Amino acid sequence: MERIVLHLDLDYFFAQVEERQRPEIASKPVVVCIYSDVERGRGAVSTANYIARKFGVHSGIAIFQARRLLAGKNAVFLPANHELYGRVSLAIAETLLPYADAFEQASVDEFYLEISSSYRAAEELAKKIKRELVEKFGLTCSVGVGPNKLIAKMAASFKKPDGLTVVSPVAVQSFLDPLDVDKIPGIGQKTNQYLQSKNIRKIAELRMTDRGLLAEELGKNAAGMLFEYAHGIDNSVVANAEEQKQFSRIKTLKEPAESLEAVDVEELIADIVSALEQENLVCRVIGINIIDSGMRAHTRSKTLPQPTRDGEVIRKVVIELLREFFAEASVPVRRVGVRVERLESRKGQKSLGEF
Ligand code: TTP
Ligand code: MG
Repeated sequence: MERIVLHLDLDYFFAQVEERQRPEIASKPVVVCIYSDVERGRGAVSTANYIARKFGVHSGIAIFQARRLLAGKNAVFLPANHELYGRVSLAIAETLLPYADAFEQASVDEFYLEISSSYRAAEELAKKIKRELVEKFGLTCSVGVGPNKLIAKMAASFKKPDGLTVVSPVAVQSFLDPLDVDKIPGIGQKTNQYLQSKNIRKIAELRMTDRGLLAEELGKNAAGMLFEYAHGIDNSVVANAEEQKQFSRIKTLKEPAESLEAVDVEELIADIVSALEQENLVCRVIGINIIDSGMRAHTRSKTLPQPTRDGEVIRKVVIELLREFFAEASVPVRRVGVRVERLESRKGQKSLGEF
């Protein structure tokens, strides 16, 4: 039994829902529009079916541009019906939920399911889910299966529409290597441009690049993240926002404090470390919460290049944040809190220390 993540993304979601409502339009280019000015027909394309995409129509372009691309093509332009898509999205979530040990809805049409299984069984489950969504909702989707959220998502985008791509742990590197760097989810335009300018086009090339060099341009955190992704490493947990836990502990000081020396955070840190240990989690962000004597709240935080649950590391960061705070504070502090965020699972964790 392994930790396996499934990512499911509905194909041309809004437009596909519209096709299901009126099957007669399914053979035509379908464009779902978000109008900023209905009378004048202005606004942006929300999404389009794959027939319309063949003519160059895609999310984000202007409606007038889509009309031009589809002139004489018997295309159907529809206003977005968010209420309908929301209802369908909810019903899909309810269908998927029972299959998952952990479940996360990432957007209106994207879902992560964590299952404890074998890759063979996971592939069968993916097929079963795909059939069920066609039977229940008349909708196709693309599914990716992999050892973490990153690989599952990239696998789902690998073949669209109606795709199913399974990437087992041994296949991760050979799956990633030939892909363009801009296939990495969340890679910004600036980062992409920088990589292109350095002739780093494929993930294989990114993987071979010196990490220090990347850090000089992109900063240590962004470079570290990118480097981990290029190696297929992602330890983020599958969990909905309300379960995306952060741990925090706060205490009221016996006397309002005006300096770092007057604050003792040992107990708070010990509590946090033991909570992390209990759930087998590590954190990437460490923060402080402060209430001053005027009852105003202040927060500060720092992102680590490597996730941790080491009490020493946490203490150092907390002290640093408190020192910075006291250097600027103008009123005494009444309550002091410590919190950790961006929690990641330690299960089967790999880190760059291994490279
Ligand atoms: P996506 O999953 O990005 O796109 P899609 O489902 O239309 O197409 P694909 O087959 O490539 O997955 O987004 C889901 C829905 O979100 C999409 O149907 C419409 C909406 N959307 C917008 O309104 N504007 C946008 O810019 C994007 C990207 C999506
Ligand atoms: Mg989609």
